[in-house]
Amino acid sequence: MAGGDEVKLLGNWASPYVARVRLALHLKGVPYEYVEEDLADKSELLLRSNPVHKAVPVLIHGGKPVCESRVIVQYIDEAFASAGAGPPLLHASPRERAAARFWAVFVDDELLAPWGMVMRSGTDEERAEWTRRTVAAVETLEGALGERSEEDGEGFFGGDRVGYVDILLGGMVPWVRVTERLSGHNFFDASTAPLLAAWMERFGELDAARAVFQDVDRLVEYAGTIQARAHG
Ligand SMILES: N[C@@H](CCC(=O)N[C@@H](CS)C(=O)NCC(=O)O)C(=O)O
Repeated sequence: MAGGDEVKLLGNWASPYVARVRLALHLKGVPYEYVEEDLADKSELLLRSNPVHKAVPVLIHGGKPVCESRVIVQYIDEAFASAGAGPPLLHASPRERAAARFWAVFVDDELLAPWGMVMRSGTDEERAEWTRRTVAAVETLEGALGERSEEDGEGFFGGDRVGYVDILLGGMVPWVRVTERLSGHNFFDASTAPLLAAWMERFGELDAARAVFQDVDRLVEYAGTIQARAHG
């Protein structure tokens, strides 16, 4: 590991953004200390480490914080690139790296943002509009996966192995199940998004996913409290 420095992750168990970072650490084989944050009563360490957003995840490596899940996953890929570490998450070619970063922005801005609003919508009209936008983003992503993965559509966004975009989207997989349980809407349903549905199954079988994915029943209970707040 780089310089033998300690790695600490400030997280929250339910967060899909934290799950991304944990997936990256597991895939790269980086040992780390996980520190659970109470977001209603944030620690001094979190406030000091991420004074701009005061949000998790924060990765503290050798005493220095790195914030924002997309940035942290790239940092992990670069900082733990030595022999013995897991395979690279981003391709060596600048063009491929640029393509992965493009889809990373798309996943966050066009998919996760409206998806989050589906959960928080106060009225049926709002929920229908955010659902429509989420479904449109899923369609686009389904097309991208078809082009990115192997010819038979059996691979990952990273090609024949898990890469940067897979990890970012992978953090959401338990939340696909939660949304389905709460609203009956499976955004990655095999009838509408067959490649993403198969991708989700493959991703869920990875050792890293088994180690990191949250219990869906517990998430459903937690999501119920978020919805109650949005409607209250
Ligand atoms: N863009 C950020 C989003 C992180 C985020 O939204 N974290 C939430 C938990 S899921 C948080 O810590 N919110 C602070 C709060 O609830 O006060 C990232 O990718 O890391």
